[in-house]
Amino acid sequence: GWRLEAEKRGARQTAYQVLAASSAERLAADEGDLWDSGRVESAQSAQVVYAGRAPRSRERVWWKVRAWDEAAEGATDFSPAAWWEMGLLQPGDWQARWINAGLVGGPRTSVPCPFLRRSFALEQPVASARLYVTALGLYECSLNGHRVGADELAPGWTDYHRRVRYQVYDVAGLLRPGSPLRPGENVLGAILGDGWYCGHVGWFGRQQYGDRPRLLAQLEIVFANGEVMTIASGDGWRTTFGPLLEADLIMGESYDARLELPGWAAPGFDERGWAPAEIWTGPGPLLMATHGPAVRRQEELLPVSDPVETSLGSSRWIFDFGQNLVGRVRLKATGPSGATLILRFGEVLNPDGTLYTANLRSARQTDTFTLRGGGEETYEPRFTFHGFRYAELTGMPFGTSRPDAGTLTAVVLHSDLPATGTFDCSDPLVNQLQHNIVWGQKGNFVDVPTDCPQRDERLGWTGDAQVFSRAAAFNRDVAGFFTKWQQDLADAQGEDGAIPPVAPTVTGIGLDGGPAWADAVVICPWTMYLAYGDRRLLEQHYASLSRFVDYLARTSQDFIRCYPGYTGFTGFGDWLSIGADTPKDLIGTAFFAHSAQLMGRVAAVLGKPDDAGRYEQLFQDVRRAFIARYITAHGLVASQTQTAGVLALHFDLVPAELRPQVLEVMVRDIEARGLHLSTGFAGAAYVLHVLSEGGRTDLAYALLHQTTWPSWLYPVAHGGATTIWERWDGWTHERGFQDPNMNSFNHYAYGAVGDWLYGVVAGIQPVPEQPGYRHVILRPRPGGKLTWARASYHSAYGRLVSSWRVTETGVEWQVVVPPNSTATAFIPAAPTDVIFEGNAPIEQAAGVRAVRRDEAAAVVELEAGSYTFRVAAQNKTRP
Ligand code: RAM
Repeated sequence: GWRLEAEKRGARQTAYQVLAASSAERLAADEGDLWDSGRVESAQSAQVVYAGRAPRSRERVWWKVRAWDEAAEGATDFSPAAWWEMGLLQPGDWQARWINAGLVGGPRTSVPCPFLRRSFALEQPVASARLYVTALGLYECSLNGHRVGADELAPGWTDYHRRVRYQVYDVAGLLRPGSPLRPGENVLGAILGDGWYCGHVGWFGRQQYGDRPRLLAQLEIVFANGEVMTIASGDGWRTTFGPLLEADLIMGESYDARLELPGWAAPGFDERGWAPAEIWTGPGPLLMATHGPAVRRQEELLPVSDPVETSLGSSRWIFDFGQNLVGRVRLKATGPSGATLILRFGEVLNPDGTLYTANLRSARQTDTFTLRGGGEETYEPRFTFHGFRYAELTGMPFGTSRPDAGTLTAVVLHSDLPATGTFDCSDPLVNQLQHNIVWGQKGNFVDVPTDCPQRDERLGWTGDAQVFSRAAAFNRDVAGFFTKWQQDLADAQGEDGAIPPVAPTVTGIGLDGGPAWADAVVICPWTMYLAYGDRRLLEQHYASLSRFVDYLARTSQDFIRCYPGYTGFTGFGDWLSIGADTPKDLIGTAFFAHSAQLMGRVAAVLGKPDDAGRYEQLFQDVRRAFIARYITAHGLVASQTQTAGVLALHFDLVPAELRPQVLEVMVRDIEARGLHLSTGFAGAAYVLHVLSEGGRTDLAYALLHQTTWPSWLYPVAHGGATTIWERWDGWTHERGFQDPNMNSFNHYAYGAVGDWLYGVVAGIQPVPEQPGYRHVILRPRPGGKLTWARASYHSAYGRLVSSWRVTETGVEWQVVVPPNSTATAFIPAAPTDVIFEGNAPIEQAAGVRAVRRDEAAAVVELEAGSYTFRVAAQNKTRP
């Protein structure tokens, strides 16, 4: 795709031409030898699929585009050249073989990290070089002692029984070329960690996929004369163990600097003491190119205050980073050789100021560092991450000096997702909530969308990801992230079509995730389709999605999912609701209806009318069964929980004439609870939407602003939260910490409310007919305590803005619609209000077409451009 830039109103594309060439020179000469689309009369500027000659392995494709705009007078200049490069497409492209060291741990016991090296000589100048590399486990590669790339925790987590992704690095600049007379010695080095492959996963112990880490590396060097040399993992590699005594994602890392191997990764090192690496003859999983973002170091945080010595006695220091985060710390220390420093991590403190770790369960998340001695030393772990706000340092051999704020620096890790959205408003508590949502997303988007990042869990819980996906897609560009995860879901799917509760799946966790969890397989890709318009994600996984919905049809009885007496898994219900259990068959049937309906839409998008009709019929059947079973003739839902009403209304499972009654029951429950929520994961995601859709935006705001428990702002106003908590009552004044067996302080699920902040408070909503914000609905709902709110969102077309404030006379609303997109705007105005755009009555505004007025809004169609609407009551002369 490409983006048009224009200030003027109504800017849009009417045609384009793409050129793709096999070299930069050809492209510069306007020669599209791979693809010349010709002039295509089309407004499409996103998700344009390459239609040239199929590129070969390793081929680099150079491309550029020009566009014609609405004036259609002449084309724009061609864009600057861009390129992509193909990976290794055929299994036969790989000469590398899997290699490993000889030591093997056990289900609970780990062994040191292997170091691997291969030295080779170069006798000619180098033109280009690529390293294709991956591991079963984690790897960090170096060439001549220089770290290759900036990816962390590579190759990330997939179901290694099925697939592993490889990475590609341009390493030409790291090589030491030579000549026949003076060959240059080069060394390719790698350190392996256990990672998800053979380290702890969840509470399931080690070795979920294999018994020890393995490396696959293929360095391809093209010389100036065109000859190619390949250095591949296999024969000739040597291995040993060094300072990394243990590295586990959940347990932590132990490093003994006295065991370092100075110069091991550089030329001139004597490797005679190293053993030959073993070659693994197993077939290994499918190798595939990396199809999502890598995990990277994102930012660093310093402690917000000087470390404090705790009451537990001397030499235990607590560092506060002021933010619950995910990553690790870099330690700076000086001390005698052999002194060992211990770093433990926690999200909160006990009342006495000591580190609270009970909620970590068996996760040690502890790093130990033994000093080499003789000067300042720095240590940052490689193959672990922790969830923490506080670090506790023990064993600091300071003698007379004390650790200070410079002793530790926190390094924040997460998948490299460009920020796309911002939301803020006049209420600092709501802004802190948004901050907490964003940090919950950072810390739990570490290659896989996880429930939490700290205890012995950190799994790709499907229900959590599903409810949060909409908010996530506002905050960050998660297209690649969820594209990758959709494959994890497909890999986790059973033969029968069931989707497990987590993806990648883990043996022993169950085969069916149940209602609201398993449905992620349909809900998430549909959400991505809305946000990015990527039809291919739906296409590629169509079979998987339909197998899932067919499974629901097969395992339900008279269209009731999880019917009484069902012997399969009936799900997690409205997980963590407060004193309001909603029957699982009701939740199940509601989500069944929703998945069937979305499936019908997916089929329609993909041009499969028969399937679309079939799934729409299924939706109608389930809907009818739902109504018959759960809704009385007077609009009482069988279960009168908030969540029962929310699901029935939000998934369109209530006859139109009974909607007000169903809403009324919900409203009464909210009021009876003193304007509090009772919803768990399933209901909380939609409760505010249902209220604002039902004309009770006032009540939605009341719930949003509520600061007493249970509410979104209780943790903010009373708990000092900097991330979203797993439970409404993770900590309360009255009872202190909740059950330590399940009490995460960094769990994004309740952060799903972010979708309402962007989508309703600021009013930015994608539309299925023109997804990816080609067309957008802008419908802010000023209200509550807010005097202003604004959101921006970077779509494929550019920056969208919705920013309103309450003025003395009415409302002022600024809107930006990026080029080549359009909007339907609901200007908040009473029927008799007057509306100005800029300085003139709205009727005179360019780019604005009136559609209708109703009780709450003047509805207009907008072309691309910036607009300022001012609304005032008629008796005010001018807004
Ligand atoms: C908990 C997880 C997750 C939830 C499941 C049902 O262990 O933390 O949030 O989806 O249970």
